Amino acid sequence: MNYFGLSFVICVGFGLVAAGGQEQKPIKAVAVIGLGRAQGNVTLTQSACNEPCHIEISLVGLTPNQKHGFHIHDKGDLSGGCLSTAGHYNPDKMSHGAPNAQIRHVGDLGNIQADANGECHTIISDSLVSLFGSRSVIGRGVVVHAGEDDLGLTDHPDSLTTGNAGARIGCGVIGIAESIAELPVCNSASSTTYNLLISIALILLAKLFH
Ligand SMILES: [Cu+2]
Ligand SMILES: [Zn+2]
Repeated sequence: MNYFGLSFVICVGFGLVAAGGQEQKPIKAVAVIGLGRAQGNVTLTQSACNEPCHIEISLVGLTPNQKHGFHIHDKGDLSGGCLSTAGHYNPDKMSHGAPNAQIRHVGDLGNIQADANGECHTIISDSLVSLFGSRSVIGRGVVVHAGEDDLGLTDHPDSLTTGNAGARIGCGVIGIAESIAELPVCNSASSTTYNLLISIALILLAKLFH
């Protein structure tokens, strides 16, 4: 390998290290659910920007053997009870849908199933919900509904906005659970471009002084 080849490899390596250099530690957040008959914890963990968010749900006080709509709502405001959390978190201005649908709110987590004791202990994973970057759900609300979310599939007038999931029987605010110095930012296009430009500049320099 000649000098140029070597410099190229070194520069590309440098660029890749710089691009990945924005170190990402896992984030853990928790919402304590209350203000209604549904009580418990919802714990969210995510290892990096482009990884799914794992949502561990542990709730009591649900209706035995029934499905309950379960969403992330826009606001972490409980000043007027669960109603203050406003509508579903929907940064892309989409219609309401199922968690696995193409068209959905980011906050649409579908339904959770209560057991015979009115409890739910489960873990779900979601690829749209994120704890990282400008769309982080930290500070937003979690709401448990009295009824089943119809996932936007019925002709009820509220189907495409709320899933007609009924009253709010519990809610909480997503807060940081593990101490982090500052919230990590997702790698933006500009920082990737910056790294690329730096690499090209280094390659040109290497060629100049060869
Ligand atoms: Cu809801
Ligand atoms: Zn929705």
